Amino acid sequence: MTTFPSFEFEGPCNPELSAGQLTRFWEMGYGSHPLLLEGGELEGLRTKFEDILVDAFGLDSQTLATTLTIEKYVLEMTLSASHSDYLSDSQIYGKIVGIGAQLFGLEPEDVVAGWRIFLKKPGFKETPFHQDALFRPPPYDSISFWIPLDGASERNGCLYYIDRSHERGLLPHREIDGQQTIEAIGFEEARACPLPPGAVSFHHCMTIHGAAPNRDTKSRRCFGIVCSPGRSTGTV
Ligand SMILES: O=C(O)CCC(=O)C(=O)O
Repeated sequence: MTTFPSFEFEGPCNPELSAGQLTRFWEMGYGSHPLLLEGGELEGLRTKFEDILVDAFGLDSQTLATTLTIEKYVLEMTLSASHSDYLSDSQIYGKIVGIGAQLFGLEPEDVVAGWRIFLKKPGFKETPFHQDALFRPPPYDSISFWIPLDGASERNGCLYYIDRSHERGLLPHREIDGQQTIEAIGFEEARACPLPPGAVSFHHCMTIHGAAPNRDTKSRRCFGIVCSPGRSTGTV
């Protein structure tokens, strides 16, 4: 197993959100933070991402990009307990849970969180608009964090959000090509959220979002962390 350099990082563990950032998240249903991954943290996450793919497919992201022939929007995977436990000892986990706690108005120990990865290889189409709440149990209060390891742009598949859509209730979805989709929503009415490497965006589980296609030559690699208030079921 690789060494995860973030264990050496001694910076602040819980980035503070300003009062303005908190208010804006609850108004808009989403937000972003530079997060400031320092030292080898970002490189450590990239190495871990590749380890996870090699464990699952026997291939790294570059080789997968040339050999994976399935047509998909995005490849999403939850992590094995060993990868998940390893990552949950990292500084980045503490920072995300810290931000989650501020958004919920709770202490970090009252937040439960789980990891996943998202791989959008070159040529994968747009991720259709959806609400994460469709895949989670009530009371629909979780918040998803999205950490693009090489940054995200309109070219490689950044997220798009619909302002204030977390207030619309759970909308009807239809399964199209195996993907739950809110058909009435188009990219022209959504707001692109490009991010530099090391930054994070976060959205409420009722917020309508999708992602652009990957028109780049490299895979778009992201970690996701879903945080819920501890009082909910613990399913994240
Ligand atoms: O990475 C993607 O393309 C989609 C991610 C997403 O829908 C999510 O994080 O909820």
